[in-house]
Amino acid sequence: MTNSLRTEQHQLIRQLADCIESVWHRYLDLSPYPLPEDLGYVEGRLEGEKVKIENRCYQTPQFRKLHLELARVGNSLDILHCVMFPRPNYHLPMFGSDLVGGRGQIGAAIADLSPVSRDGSLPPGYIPALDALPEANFSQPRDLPAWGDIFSPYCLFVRPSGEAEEALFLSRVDAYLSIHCQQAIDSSPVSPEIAAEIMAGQQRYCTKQQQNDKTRRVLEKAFGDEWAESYITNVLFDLPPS
Ligand code: 18B
Repeated sequence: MTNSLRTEQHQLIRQLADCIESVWHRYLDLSPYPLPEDLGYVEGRLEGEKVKIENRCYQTPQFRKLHLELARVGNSLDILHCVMFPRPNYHLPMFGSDLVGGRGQIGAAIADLSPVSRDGSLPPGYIPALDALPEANFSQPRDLPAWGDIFSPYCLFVRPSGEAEEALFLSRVDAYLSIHCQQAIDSSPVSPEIAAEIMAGQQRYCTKQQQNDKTRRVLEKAFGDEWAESYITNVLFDLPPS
């Protein structure tokens, strides 16, 4: 994948994409992850506007799939999507982030470390690390949709207002990623019984994310219903083969 799309996008998207990749390279032992049907770069059309999608994927000993996606709809909508899928035999939460914006303003900035354990708690090592972060207050917090009950109490969902809040969002996500990668490389595989529970938690996470109609609508309009369904279930929120 080239960096062509990134250079055209909103600065927060560009900065977060660079941040994500630099944390991944700093902490993790990355190898390539092949995407189905060569979906590295995709182009479609939405109401006469060109839709471009660029995907970058890796795997590591602890992560089945690290997915960073940048998308652009015409000149009006820029999107960053990122999910880190742990291998189910590691008790690790799902890192996910979505930035959606257009015409110079990011309207939705989301990031979380979402639990997958049966009781909905994060692994113990995460809590003191997250609680030790400096407070982050945003002037325009946003309400999660109904399917958003998968997210943790540390979920950020805001409309960042101005450069100071953009920088605050970026530094907070950088911290989430660094904590997550450090916890991941320090963690050991769990028993098959616990792995089955984690697998069910990942399944719940993906099923809920697949209910995001706002994502689906953009993809359906640009690529058709069937393609959108297949892309959502096989690329954005797929599950490991059991
Ligand atoms: N998402 N997002 O990734 N989504 O993928 N996204 C939107 O201002 C796309 C994730 C999340 O309020 C919006 O309202 C497209 C991950 C939440 O009902 C649009 C792609 C997370 C909302 C898109 C994409 C996640 C949301 C509306 C594929 C979290 C609010 C923007 C490239 C970890 C939903 C707005 C609501 C919103 C689109 C969350 C247009 C096409 C990983 C919670």
